[in-house]
Amino acid sequence: MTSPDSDHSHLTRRDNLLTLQSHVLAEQAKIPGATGTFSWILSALSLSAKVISSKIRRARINDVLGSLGSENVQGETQQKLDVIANETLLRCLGSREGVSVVGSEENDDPIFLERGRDSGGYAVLFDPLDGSSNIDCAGGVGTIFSILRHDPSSSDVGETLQPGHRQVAAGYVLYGSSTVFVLTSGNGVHMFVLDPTIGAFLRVAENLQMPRKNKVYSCNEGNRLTFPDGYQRYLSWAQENGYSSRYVGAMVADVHRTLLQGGVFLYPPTKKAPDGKLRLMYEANPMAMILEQAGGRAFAGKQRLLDVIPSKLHQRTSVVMGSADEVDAVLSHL
Ligand code: AHM
Ligand code: MG
Repeated sequence: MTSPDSDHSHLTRRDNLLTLQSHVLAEQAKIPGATGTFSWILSALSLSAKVISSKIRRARINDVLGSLGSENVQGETQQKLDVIANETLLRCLGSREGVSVVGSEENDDPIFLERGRDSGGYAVLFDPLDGSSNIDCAGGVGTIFSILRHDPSSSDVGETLQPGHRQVAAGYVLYGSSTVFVLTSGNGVHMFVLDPTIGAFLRVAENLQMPRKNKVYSCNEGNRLTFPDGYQRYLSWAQENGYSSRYVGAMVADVHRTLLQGGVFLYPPTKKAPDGKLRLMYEANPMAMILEQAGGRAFAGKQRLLDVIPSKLHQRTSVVMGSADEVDAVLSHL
């Protein structure tokens, strides 16, 4: 007879507590000869996410809202929290062996870290605080990152300019009603939520697969009249066919909802931003890798996003990404 004490049938895999750190170490253990460098970088990203999350939660109390009065490389006014988030990531990543290059939305040029030939090996590109115009009204904002292999001896920016299909990992952190860390290293998409009481990201979903369809589109419809005709035709078609519209105005929040609930997120070319507004290397590419890994699709016009060859770090792109059938529905109108 099984006594209650010896019955461990309730300890299913679903019930096991697993942190982001233990998830990464378990993944590392599956790769023969892995040195731990990559895990070390993810631990820096996890630490950054916790620090940034705590700053955001206290933003109004600590008076770090609003603008610094300076502009970033895109000519946009920097928020205090933009700068704090950027410095946090640079401080966490800059001290880690294995990081050869960091590139940020907030810095004009990639920063090459001199570590000699035998160390290094990765480039980490990021948008430290995406959707920062949402900060002042306590809306969702996020951090997006892309990790590429990088020759540690090279300080040639050309080495950094790799297409998205060469990313070895990508992820984002959504600082919303909870702090969520979504990660892929090319082996499925996994989701973690920060438990602030213990200071750890706990895994809440493994191998996420997104819905194949959902009648939801997400774009800034204020720009509709300046979208190319095909996008306008798609929106008319969607509205005639019972679609709903959802738009937070922070890519991380909009893509996260699309990942979990399905639909399509689009930022087409506009009159103001004829090449699209979003940045290819540290906004569109990481999101494209995540959505593809979850069974979705991602395009820049009619080209697969992950195949776009970048010519500069801060290159912009148009974006159509989300559930496979919904992306196809947009593409069929272009
Ligand atoms: P940011 O990186 O300066 O915050 O800008 C990117 C943001 C995305 O998060 C969001 O999808 C988009 O810009 C919103 O743009 P718009 O206000 O034109 O709709
Ligand atoms: Mg951004």
